[in-house]
Amino acid sequence: MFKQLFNMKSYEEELKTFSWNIAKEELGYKDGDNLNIGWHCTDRICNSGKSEKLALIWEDHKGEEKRYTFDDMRVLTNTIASYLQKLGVNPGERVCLFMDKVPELYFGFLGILKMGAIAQPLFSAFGSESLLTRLENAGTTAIFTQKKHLPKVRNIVAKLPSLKYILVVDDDGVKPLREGEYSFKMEQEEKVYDFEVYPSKAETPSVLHYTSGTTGQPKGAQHVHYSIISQYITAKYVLDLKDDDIYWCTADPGWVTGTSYGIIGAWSNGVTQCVMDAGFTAENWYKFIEKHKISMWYSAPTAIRALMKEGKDIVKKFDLSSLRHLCSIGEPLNAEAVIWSEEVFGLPFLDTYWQTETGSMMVSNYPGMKVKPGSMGKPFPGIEVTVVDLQTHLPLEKRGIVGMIAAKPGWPAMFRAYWNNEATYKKKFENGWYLCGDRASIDEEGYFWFVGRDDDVINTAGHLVGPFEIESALLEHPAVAESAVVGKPDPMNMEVVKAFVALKPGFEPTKMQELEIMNFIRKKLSPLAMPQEIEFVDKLPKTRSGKIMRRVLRAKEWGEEIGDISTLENDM
Ligand code: 6R9
Repeated sequence: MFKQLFNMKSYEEELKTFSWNIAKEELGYKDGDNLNIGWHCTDRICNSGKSEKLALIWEDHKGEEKRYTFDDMRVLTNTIASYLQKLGVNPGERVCLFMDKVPELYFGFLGILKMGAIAQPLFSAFGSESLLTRLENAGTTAIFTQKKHLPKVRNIVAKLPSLKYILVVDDDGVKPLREGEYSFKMEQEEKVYDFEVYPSKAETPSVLHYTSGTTGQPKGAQHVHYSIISQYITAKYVLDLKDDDIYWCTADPGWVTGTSYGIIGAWSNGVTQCVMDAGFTAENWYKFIEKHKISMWYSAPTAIRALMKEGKDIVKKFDLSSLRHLCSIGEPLNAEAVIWSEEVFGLPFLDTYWQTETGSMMVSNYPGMKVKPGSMGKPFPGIEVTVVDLQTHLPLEKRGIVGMIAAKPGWPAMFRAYWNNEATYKKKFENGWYLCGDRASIDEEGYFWFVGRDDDVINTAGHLVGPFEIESALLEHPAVAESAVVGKPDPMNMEVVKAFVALKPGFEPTKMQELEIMNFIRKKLSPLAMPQEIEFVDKLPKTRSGKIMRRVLRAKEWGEEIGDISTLENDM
């Protein structure tokens, strides 16, 4: 039988011979050279003879399609870079991308990098408050947005003295723009064929991705241009991207997967990728794969579960024979999903594990390696990953014991800071290890098995939501006296947000009240952060020092042992 040849040698072989130098050589980069992600994903690919190759096939919910070659992308990213420069944006300043998955988002990202500024992508479903927190923290100078999201920016602009330029990519001139707002139509601007790319070095800041933690507001994980070394080679080895692939990464660039692998990994490999700027239905997704003959598909467990729910029959209506390799990211991939995909697509989804902070894949299943359904796989060659004791944070010598996932710093894509938050950054390192904050065990064969998070962060449909951000927003509601937010189990999204709320005197715990509070959070923060359920309580369980014990509430939701509650102040 025809045996597929993968980019990666066998895992064991690769462990012996792998070095990051392989990636550097392939990218033509030597230590000390200039290094710019924007240039590498566009100009370099054109220089290698692929100017006329398709870089992006884009489709929206109306079925409108746009296609761009690598040369189109090179010129449009130049145009954006030059526009920002002329506007007065300086290298090192933060430029936010606050848009749906339109071409301007993808090219804007690379254009920002080409002129030396830092790209700050934010999920377009965020409400004003979520936006404000992140723009304030980053001291953002400019923001790209669409007409439909402009009101959310206008709501907060007065509170953001550093935000000087609001660039609207689809202004139709119907309503006048205000001071500080500019109409920027990517395709109508005078094209810039040659642009002097900013001479960034390996350690020049590139991307700022906000991610949620247990305490405090979201933190900006700051990356550098050197990350491309990891992203290029993991996309090549794990996603197995090849020259004739048509690749589809379903993630939104508001989250790290959408930039590390939805932009940098794919295009630094010179691969054609498809983007669908439309909501999910199984029918649409299968149709998209069939139409564009997608061969490599990188998706997420929630989407896979949603497809499973639609059943096997619908799959038969489509010709999906172009698919040759599938990977998954963002949350635990259940064994059933792996088995199901083997049955219906003839291919297992290969799980990958990594984080906003790690910038690239840490633990994965590799093409050609035995898949153990339910396991996240093994560490990427060149990265030392282990589990450490939950208390001492020292590596666990014995296999099969649950500890915290930890990695030896030094892989190229690792984040370099939390923006303006050195104290929290430092806390992530101990005994020479970066602590991932997830629990797992390693079996006798070296496979990693995910157990759960080691903190209170909620992973809903693959998106991390911080309880503190939601609790803070809840407190701004006139009826709320106190609240605690936890994740509760959900068959589709793995977890959804649940809020426990103590009302102020004079407010009634009615269904109307519940809906009103839910809506308040949806608008203020985002649909992801909106509690799916609010339980009204008289008071919340607290420690004697007055800290709300989310652990107790969470354990009840999951039917787990509550554990030591000796420091509890009140009984529930
Ligand atoms: C890339 C991304 C990171 C957190 C991570 C963990 C969870 C990611 C997973 C997984 C189980 C996997 N996570 N991959 N859990 N199995 N294969 O998702 O980044 O948004 O920062 O989330 O997601 O808890 O720590 P980010």
